[in-house]
Amino acid sequence: PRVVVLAGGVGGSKFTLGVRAALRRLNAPEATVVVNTGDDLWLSGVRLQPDVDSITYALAGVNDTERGWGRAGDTERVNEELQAWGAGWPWFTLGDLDLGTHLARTGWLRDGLTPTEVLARMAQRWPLGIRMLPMTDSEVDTHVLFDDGGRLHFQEWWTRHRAKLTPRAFENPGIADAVPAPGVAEAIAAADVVLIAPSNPVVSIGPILAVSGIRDAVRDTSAKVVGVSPIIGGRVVRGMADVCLTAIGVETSAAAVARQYGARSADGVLDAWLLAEEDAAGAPEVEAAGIRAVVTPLWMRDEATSAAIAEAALGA
Ligand code: GDP
Ligand code: FO1
Ligand code: CA
Repeated sequence: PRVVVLAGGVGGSKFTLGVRAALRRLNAPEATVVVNTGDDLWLSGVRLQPDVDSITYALAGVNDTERGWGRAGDTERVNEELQAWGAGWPWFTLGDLDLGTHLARTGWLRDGLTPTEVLARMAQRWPLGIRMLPMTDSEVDTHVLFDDGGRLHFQEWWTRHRAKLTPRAFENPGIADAVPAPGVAEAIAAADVVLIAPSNPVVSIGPILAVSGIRDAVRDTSAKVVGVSPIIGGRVVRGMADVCLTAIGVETSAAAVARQYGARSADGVLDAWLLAEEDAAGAPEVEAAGIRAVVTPLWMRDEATSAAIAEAALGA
């Protein structure tokens, strides 16, 4: 099958590894992964793309699996020097190897390449086995808004404050003008299956689907659209999706996230939804919303367990 995956960082990369393994087993063509760029940022003069890099490093097998971001075995010499200069953010670490990526990317962007072209170039370094596309070539930020009228960049709210400041809402300034990166809408239209990774529904999948050309493509495709729950047993596996969901008035449950995405038959994006066994009680609620519910183990412990989930999603 021709497969397109919509994905964020940690959950997105673990799932994408599973999709690659599942498709190899089927001798199917490479999947296309459309990556969230909503939490990208400029820092110390370089362009960071956390979710793009998480997926690239994971597919290349050079990622730090403990932290969930950056390169395995990285060092922080340059970061110490940046701190000594008072440059960048004192709470945000740029690893030495990771900085090589940011420098290469920033140089190519300054040479005039688009983010799509830069990513294609970066993907040549390793046999990733997946075609990677950014969701858009526009620079889109994610801001967190607070009751007192203040706002922070998503990365500051998360890495500095660990999501402890209660958000009122999330905003992606400029997203209304963003168009899908070249190839994204075409890949979705030509797909047999579109998979929504078990990524943060608000700040990873949210920005991807907030690009109206992508949302329209997902609604109009003849492909089946299958989502995987990032919530297991009513809790996030890691990260701050629970805080994000609360802010937008959605309960932290697998069924509530499915209803938030909505059925394609009711102006939403899902045909089917994978729930963990721990959340099987929510299946009727998902079905009542017009979405086919499939109960299956959703813990991505290694490539084999991720591949089993990908196979279940393809089977749905
Ligand atoms: P980020 O961009 O690095 O925040 O990562 P994503 O948005 O791609 O993914 C974050 C989500 O992945 C969190 O909400 C987690 O609950 C979810 N997640 C992480 N590991 C697993 C897992 O093993 N299984 C499932 N179902 N979800 C997971
Ligand atoms: N996350 C942290 O919690 N602390 C960091 O210092 C940090 C640095 C960092 C550098 C490059 C990069 O690509 C990602 C980095 N992350 C860091 C992860 C990232 O901020 C977030 O976990 C994701 O964007 C959340 O969606
Ligand atoms: Ca992210």
